[in-house]
Amino acid sequence: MAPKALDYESMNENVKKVQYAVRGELYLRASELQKEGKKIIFTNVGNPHALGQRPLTFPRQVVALCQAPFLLDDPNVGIVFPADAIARAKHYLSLTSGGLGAYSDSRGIPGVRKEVAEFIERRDGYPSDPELIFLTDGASKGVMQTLNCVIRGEGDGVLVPVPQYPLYSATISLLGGSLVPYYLEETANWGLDLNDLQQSVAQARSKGITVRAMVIINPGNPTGQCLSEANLREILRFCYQENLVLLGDEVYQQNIYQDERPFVSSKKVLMDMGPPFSKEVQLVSFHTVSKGYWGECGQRGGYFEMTNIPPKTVDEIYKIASIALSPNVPAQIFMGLMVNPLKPGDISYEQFVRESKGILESLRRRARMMTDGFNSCRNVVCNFTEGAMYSFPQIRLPPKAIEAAKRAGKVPDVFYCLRLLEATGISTVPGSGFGQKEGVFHLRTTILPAEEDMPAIMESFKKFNDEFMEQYEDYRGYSRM
Ligand code: DCS
Repeated sequence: MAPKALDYESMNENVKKVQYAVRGELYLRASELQKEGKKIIFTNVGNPHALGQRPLTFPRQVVALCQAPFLLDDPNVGIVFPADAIARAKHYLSLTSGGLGAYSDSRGIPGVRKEVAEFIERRDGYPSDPELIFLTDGASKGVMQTLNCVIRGEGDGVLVPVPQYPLYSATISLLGGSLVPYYLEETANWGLDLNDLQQSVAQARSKGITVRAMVIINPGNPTGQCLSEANLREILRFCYQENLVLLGDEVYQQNIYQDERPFVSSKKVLMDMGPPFSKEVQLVSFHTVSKGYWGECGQRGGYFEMTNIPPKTVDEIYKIASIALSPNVPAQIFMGLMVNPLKPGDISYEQFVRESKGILESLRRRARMMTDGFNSCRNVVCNFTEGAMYSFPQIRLPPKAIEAAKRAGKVPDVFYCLRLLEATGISTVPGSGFGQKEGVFHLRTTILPAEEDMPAIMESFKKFNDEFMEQYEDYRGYSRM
């Protein structure tokens, strides 16, 4: 009999080609070990609440009231909820058409999109149009929708940084496009070299690929670097010259752990550049409620803003968004709360600032602890996490470890990470899941474990690593760098 459409041999090959390491082999093994009763520290996903981060009080109060509007009629509501949370819940309910149980416009609630536009205007100092902002179920959905509009088939290429967050490689495979890699330079603090970029495009074109878009992740995942304004200008100039739409993944814009290079949005830099750039370069930028000090990953809230995208294309994107009817409505309220936070003088303001500052300051200390911890280990070097939520140390595996991995039928960094997991319970993602230069190995951890647990985790990592290196180092054949 002919195979059925959903038999494995006959299903869509693009689906089978997709690789997504953040929930790959290491994660599966960690879940198994956990079932067997081993204590696992899940540092494989940037999922702050799963590692004990507590939700901010005010936004949860507001959404709780929106979810249970009958509480607003309860005479005791003012005992449990502060007046500003009550007022804000009424505000958001008034923006919906039927509360949280009703679909919203497929682009998101107009009033919330207006709040997003006002946030962008305050951030960048340039006007933002709510009609060009779409709310999405997390930034992921926005990225997927945008790539879907860019990629027409195999011949269409998208420039993606390597290392990169595998949402990009996975979506490009799924849509049947071609990933065109450009390498970030580890020794230059994961900076981006324009010559290298140029070369990547030339190489792709010589293979008949039409390069149509470029992705930047700023601050970087997994690499943690913050792009300078000068670098962003170069990138935008490059996109102008090469006629590329820029996808600016800015989901970590609140996660900054140094003062030398604050976050600057691609939109601001583009507008600062003036015409012809500011009028011509097509830019789509992404944000989320999953990151920052919010960490509300499970709510699935995000937005994208389009710059220099013609109205007819915006209409098409609206049509495609409409197929899924409506983004999550509760998540839209979280987005509204994130972009329109409490102000000095509001009843809940001080508590909100205390909570959010507490999280950010602790993340800053944890970023430092992790980098320093990795750099104290044998054959490990690690750039400082300037931003985002990850540490991405390079593990200089001795040739004997690489041979042992081959014998075990594993990619060398997967071999190392599996051994680390078995020995310590620390669940990481091998660098090969994000892409890395040939013969160079990394792993990614999040900086999210509780601050008080961090010293013990780093100590346990160091003990494992140094013993591993001891086991495989051949002093005659391998010199330590
Ligand atoms: N863009 C980047 C660079 C990300 O790191 C993530 C999530 C997303 C987009 C999508 O986030 P939301 O869909 O939740 O808005 N990062 C994943 C990661 O590497 N660890 O945790 C999730």
